[in-house]
Amino acid sequence: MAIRAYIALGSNLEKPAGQLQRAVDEIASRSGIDLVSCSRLYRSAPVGPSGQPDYCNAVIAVDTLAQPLALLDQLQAIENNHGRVRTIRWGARTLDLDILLYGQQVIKTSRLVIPHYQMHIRNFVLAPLNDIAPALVVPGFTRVSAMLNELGHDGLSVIADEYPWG
Ligand code: ROI
Repeated sequence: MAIRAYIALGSNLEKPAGQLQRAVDEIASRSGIDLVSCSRLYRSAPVGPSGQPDYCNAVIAVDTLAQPLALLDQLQAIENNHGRVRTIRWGARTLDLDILLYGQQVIKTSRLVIPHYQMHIRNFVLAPLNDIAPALVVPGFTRVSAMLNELGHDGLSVIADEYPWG
């Protein structure tokens, strides 16, 4: 049976909006992954080391037959195709794909923690997630809309409404 999963996308290097657009197209074209919905596209101030460019962020919903680690493998292959180089922690990146949620499952392994361990404190994740799933309850937390209300929209702006963002 297919599971509804939510994936966060982020980029702040090499034409970030284009990186995210291509990543969504690549995810949607994988067998065993169906694109269900796509948030608006956001610009966000960097969290982490200062002096790096602003980010583009978005969230998509997919229905997938892939198990969590197989989904992670597919997303990391796409990151690598975008020239992602893992250097300094929290540094600038061409493409970041994080599995936020996988159904209502709670997963804690060395490779994968779901729900994503910082999604509740990041408005650049919760605002796009709220576009497509405001009533969703994050296991161990509350509704997405309520969590976003707590955090506010500091540092965020919408730069494109409808997918494809162009
Ligand atoms: N900051 C913003 N605004 N957006 C991101 O996607 C993002 N990703 C990260 C760190 C470096 C923590 N900061 C970010 O991984």
